[in-house]
Amino acid sequence: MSEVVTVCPYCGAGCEMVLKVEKGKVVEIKPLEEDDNFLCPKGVRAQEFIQHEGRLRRPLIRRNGNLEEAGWEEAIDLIATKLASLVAEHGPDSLGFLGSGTITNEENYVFQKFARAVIGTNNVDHCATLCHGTSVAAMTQALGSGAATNCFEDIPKAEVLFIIGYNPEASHPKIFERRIWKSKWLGNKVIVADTRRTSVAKDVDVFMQCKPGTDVVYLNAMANVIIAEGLENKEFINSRTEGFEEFKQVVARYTPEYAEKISGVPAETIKEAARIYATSGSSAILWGMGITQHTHGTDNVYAIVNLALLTGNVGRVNAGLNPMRGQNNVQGACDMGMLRTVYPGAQPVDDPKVKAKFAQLWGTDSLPDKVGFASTEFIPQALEGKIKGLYIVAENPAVSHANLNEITKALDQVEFMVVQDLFLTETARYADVVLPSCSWLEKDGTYTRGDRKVQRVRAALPPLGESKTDWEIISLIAAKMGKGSLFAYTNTADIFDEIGKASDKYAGISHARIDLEGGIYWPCPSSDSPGTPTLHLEEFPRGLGKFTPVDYVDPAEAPDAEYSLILTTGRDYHHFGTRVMTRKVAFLNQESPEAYLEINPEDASKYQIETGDRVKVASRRGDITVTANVTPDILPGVVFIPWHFAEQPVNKLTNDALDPVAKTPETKVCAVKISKC
Ligand SMILES: Nc1nc2c(c(=O)[nH]1)N[C@H]1C(S)=C(S)[C@@H](COP(=O)(O)OP(=O)(O)OC[C@H]3O[C@@H](n4cnc5c(=O)[nH]c(N)nc54)[C@H](O)[C@@H]3O)O[C@H]1N2
Ligand SMILES: Nc1nc2c(c(=O)[nH]1)N[C@H]1C(S)=C(S)[C@@H](COP(=O)(O)OP(=O)(O)OC[C@H]3O[C@@H](n4cnc5c(=O)[nH]c(N)nc54)[C@H](O)[C@@H]3O)O[C@H]1N2
Ligand code: SF4
Ligand SMILES: [Mo]
Repeated sequence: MSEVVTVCPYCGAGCEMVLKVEKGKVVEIKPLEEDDNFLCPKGVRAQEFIQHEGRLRRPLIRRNGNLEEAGWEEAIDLIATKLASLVAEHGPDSLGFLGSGTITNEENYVFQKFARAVIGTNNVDHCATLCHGTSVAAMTQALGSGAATNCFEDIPKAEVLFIIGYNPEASHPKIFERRIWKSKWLGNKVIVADTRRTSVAKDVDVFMQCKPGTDVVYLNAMANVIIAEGLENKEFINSRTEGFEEFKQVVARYTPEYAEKISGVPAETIKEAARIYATSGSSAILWGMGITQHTHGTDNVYAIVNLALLTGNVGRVNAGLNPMRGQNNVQGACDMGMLRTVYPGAQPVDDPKVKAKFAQLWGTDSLPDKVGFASTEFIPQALEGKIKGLYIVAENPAVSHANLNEITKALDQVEFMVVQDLFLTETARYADVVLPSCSWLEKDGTYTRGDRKVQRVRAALPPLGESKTDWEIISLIAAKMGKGSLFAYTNTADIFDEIGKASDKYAGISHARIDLEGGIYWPCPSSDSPGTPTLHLEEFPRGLGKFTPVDYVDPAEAPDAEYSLILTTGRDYHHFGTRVMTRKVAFLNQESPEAYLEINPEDASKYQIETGDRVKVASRRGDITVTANVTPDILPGVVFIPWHFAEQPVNKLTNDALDPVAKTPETKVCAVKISKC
């Protein structure tokens, strides 16, 4: 029996775990005692999906319409030849690359380097565009950095927690159980704003139950109250911000009474929330997908940032602006430049100095210089024939993207598609080549937790079957395309050392240092830096923090006489993402076997629906049938369905209208009609 300490493969809470290995199998997963001794039901059974018989073991190549087993040599050869010919015929921007918030930093780094330095395109993206892309966009404009400003350890110490559009019980059980509960227990105040009365919204100081898509209104109204009552932090505004006067004029229009009309949150409740948030010793905001997945998600985040600037609750400990990052390594994927706009270290692709830096570091003179397309653009672009090839590592857009009928049409039409995964996913079924990757149990490297803490992933088992690590596969293709010298790494520590040269934020971190000291917060510019748990203590990366006034805009699709209900979507405690992983775990399926429709008793009685009834839910784009769950915890006029279930794919219904800045689809609001089956 041996023991390996690593990090959970699911969410951005980044729980550390001990794997007990016996006779080539992981027989038990235990929480690391020093890490709060906590694992949720997903983490504690994570070995079950990895050791599942459905794992891909050999490459597959499409022949006469069928995916058939093939050798690595043949698969790599085919990919290298096909990618080179598409570039030669249609140019590098005819290809799109999807990396992932679930593979390691080292793998994302290698993949975006491949797209940029070997192929020559900035069409690189990952799930951040479906997720916190709007947070990154707004925070980068307003502060100069898109990352969470504070660390998870601060959460219980904030005198006020303001939780918006975020359901931590389901999404980050560790943060819910060990940090938010602790905060309540210590007597700190909690404010929650959500469309549903979630677990965290029960027994709190203030609960603002808002109509979906109306967050800008009550957030602006909170600022209105703070200014009207003289509760703003004048010293902070004068010394650390700009744009206050213009902001003040805009929020003057957002009286709590006006906000009540639009958002449904009572004016008195908005006033109370404003006073509590503004007058504490330290207030932290934690937000999630209820804020970001809207056509005006970037505006929503500006409205949040404005509140923190107004009260001086950023740039100090136990406060701050915390976009609660979703997948285990989505922060890392952003840091590694797996985005169309930036190289590693958030350095803009359209800055000639940055391009010159990477040309020198990578030893190539053919890097692209214009911003690429987002995944939500390049998948549909396949329909117009502009994108000819897709290379997808560890994502499942055939279930996760909005308006699936269009997405699957696009995946069908694309001329050449490679998918690299652990399983034959819904997306992989459209591929021309499917490559078997090693899982997190079989590889080494780092993940960056949602609060910027870089932690070590350690292999417990040898590769399964003929699977290879994601970085090795990409390096083999690069070598076949004549660029092997750019990827001459012997191990992941080597790759990590290059990451330190690419990004100052990671420069002082190494695998050896984390092994010795434990996880380290970036920015960590030198090997003697202890890392930085709190950002912007002295100044913001852009200098002054910028107030950005925003006006309320309706969601893209409003209910009407026919489609009279608003559908919102989100997470279930027992399943993760597109359920490729959690569907292989018996206990989780038993607890949560299928999708369900949360509906208010008022609406349920209108349609004569009871809990357990089958209900057809239709939008203008498609329909699915789910089981009703009648609950007073959701607003009348609004229904909720978890999005994990490929058998009842809620994304057949969702709207693919995009936030204009971040290109995030509006998966939190669309109009639907329902009928009892
Ligand atoms: N169990 C589980 N955990 C996960 C994941 C998973 O799939 N399963 N995924 C991970 C990932 S990728 C992410 S990004 C995180 C996401 O974690 P969360 O941000 O918690 O995700 P959601 O459940 O999508 O949405 C949060 C809340 O937004 C509310 N909401 C909907 N519309 C609105 C609105 O217009 N305004 C407001 N204020 N609230 C609204 C919903 O009712 C819901 O309670 O979770 C991570 N953790
Ligand atoms: N309606 C609606 N839609 C949504 C959302 C919503 O709230 N509502 N949320 C959105 C959000 S926030 C996100 S982040 C996206 C997530 O969407 P996706 O990222 O597309 O979904 P996942 O199921 O997390 O995909 C992870 C894949 O990686 C594979 N994998 C795991 N480990 C490895 C590895 O080491 N190597 C390789 N090669 N593969 C691996 C898994 O088998 C799985 O197929 O969905 C979005 N879609
Ligand atoms: S809380 Fe998140 S990181 Fe922790 S065990 Fe559960 S899924 Fe894994
Ligand atoms: Mo996410």
